[in-house]
Amino acid sequence: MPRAENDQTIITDRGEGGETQQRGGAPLTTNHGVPIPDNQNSLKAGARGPTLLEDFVLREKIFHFDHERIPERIVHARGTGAHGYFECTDPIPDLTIAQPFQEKGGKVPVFVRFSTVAGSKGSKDTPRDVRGFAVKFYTEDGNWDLVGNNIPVFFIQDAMKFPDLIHSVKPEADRGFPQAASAHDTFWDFVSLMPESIHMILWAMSDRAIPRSLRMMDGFGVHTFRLVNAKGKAVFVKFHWRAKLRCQSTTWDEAVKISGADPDYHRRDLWEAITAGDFPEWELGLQIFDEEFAASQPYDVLDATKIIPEEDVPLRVVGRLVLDRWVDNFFAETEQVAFLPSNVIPGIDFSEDPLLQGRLFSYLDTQKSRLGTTNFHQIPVNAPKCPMHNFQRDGLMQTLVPTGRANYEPNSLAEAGEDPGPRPAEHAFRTHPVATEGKLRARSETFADHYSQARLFYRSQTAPEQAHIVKAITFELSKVDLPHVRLRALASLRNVDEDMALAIADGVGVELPEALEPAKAPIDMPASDALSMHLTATQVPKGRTVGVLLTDGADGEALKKLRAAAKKAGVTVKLVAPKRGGVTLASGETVEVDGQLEGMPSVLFDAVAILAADASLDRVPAARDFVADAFAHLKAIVATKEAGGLLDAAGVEKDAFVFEAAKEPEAAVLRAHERLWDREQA
Ligand code: HDE
Repeated sequence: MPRAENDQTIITDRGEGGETQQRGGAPLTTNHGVPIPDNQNSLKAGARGPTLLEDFVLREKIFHFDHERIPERIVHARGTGAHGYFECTDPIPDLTIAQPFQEKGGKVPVFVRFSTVAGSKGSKDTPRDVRGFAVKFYTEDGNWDLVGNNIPVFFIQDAMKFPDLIHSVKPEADRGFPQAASAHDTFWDFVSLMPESIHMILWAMSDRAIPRSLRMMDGFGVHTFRLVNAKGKAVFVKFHWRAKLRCQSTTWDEAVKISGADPDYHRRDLWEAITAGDFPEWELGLQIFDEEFAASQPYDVLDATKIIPEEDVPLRVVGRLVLDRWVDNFFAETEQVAFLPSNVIPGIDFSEDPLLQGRLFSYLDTQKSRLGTTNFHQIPVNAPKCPMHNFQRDGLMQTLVPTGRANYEPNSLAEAGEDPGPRPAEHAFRTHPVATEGKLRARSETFADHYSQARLFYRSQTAPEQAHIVKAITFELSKVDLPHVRLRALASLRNVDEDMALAIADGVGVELPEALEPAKAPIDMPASDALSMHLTATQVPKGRTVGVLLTDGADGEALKKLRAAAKKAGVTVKLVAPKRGGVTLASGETVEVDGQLEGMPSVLFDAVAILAADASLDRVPAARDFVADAFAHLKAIVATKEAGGLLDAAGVEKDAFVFEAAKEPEAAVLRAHERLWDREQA
């Protein structure tokens, strides 16, 4: 328990990281430390009131409660975070002096926050949306924030359009809905008028925007940045986080149903994995290239609506990110964490990407609204873990106590024997000099090709992935009430792929309109396998969850085998039964379960096993839905003979992903990372 430096008599419970301990049994006090004897009753004039204004204990408690909320983030309001570390596996001191990349095995603490973009703080975890992937590295040279997304491109090219984009996707201004959804008039009106958004639209309409888990999505820095070495030489870089569990998504129907069954699905999944010691992990891959490469591409590397195909610049893996500690307090850490793309460290610099340049202003600015003070950097989750010295002083909620008179520079106080304060650093962040053209408000000609990479993305997908994009856009446009907006979107989509546009027009039930005149005629780039989630999927079920539906009298042997396989494969098993109290197996053994059938539908699992000894389950609607959904969502189903009637009632047709519990109960585990795409075709 540290003592405040200037008062030897005060004892606080405040730890070095600002954490306060709830000491069990410690005396209850007010915020000002006054012990209080009663936490049940307000101070009244007589036992039956009225309550007295004098009651500072009640007033303080309610005053604080009344102000517990702070403004939610304008975008990315819904999120969840965790602590962890970054470990360097392949140092690159030749390319950059950035501290995290200097030493093999060197570790840097990090805080990561994942988020959805459009929904408000209390919205569901599984809308169709981009996911934020923001990483704060607490390095020895200060905080470096890599504030990225799970999609490598963005909707717009210039920060000027960001407020318009966000206004258009948020609930419509007059009616206040829809929440956390892009399937409405104003969004499609805006994006169809902004052809630069088309590449990102295709990503957002792909299954990337409905991830199965935050652990099963990649992250991207999106913009081109610079690495700068000790000689001041710079190279361009793009940052990629590659999920160890590889990318996986839900189906759309599943995502919709999960939002009802468990609106906290992603948050809970991350929490469960971390608290179980199954720490989520990503590799950091860098695409490193120089000015010459940049100048020779058919796109501009400063344009955030473009990728650099991995086939052209492969990822160089330099480290790994591990999340191993859940927050102690959601508000203090996850809600108050403030990411700033302007937080860079020596060895990392920005590029001239006009979207990034706008972000450098926005994030600092927004923290003043959200956290209320320019001293937000003193909140423990935001504070650097290295020393920090400057001449900035005062401000609302100043919690530091700078000593001495030196709050200006230059000063000659040292000559009087006083502390003169800090001096400019030798090892420091230095802006890489870049030649610029004159001042003008314009869009570069090199940003004019909007369609080539949208086409590249679509044509790099497998047939099921393409079919999902078609279905998603058909769904979204079918929610658009303004007929001219639907047509304009289709006119733009024709420039991406004629067959795709035709299938969507057919799905919506309209004639295909004339194609929109592109600002620059698209070119055909060679397909990139790296852009397909299916072609880069995992081959092992690690990290997935199998749901086992049990009834009284179930066969304990099958359960045992399934659990053994799961343990070996790193798969979680959750037991579901008609009643939460549990079941009694055929052996007489009683088993506790994780949930009741109505509250744990199969959408929450990657594969299911129906270990039922009870043939009457086919009359239980939740049991029928459990099986029918697992089948519709293309999952492996293991079932006992007794469950045959239930499978029939649920419309299950025997295929390669339907297994007998007596023969291969472990099949549910071994197939948990897979979906039977052929079933969808059928
Ligand atoms: Fe953000 N964005 N953004 N954004 N963004 C915010 O900052 C903004 C953009 C991203 O978990 C805000 O602290 C502008 C691209 C993430 O706390 C705000 C522009 C990318 C998060 C803001 C963009 C992002 C934010 C809201 C266009 C991917 C959540 C709260 C120039 C590379 C961070 C806040 C967290 C949050 C502005 C575009 C990612 C308003 C002006 C591109 C992951 O400042």
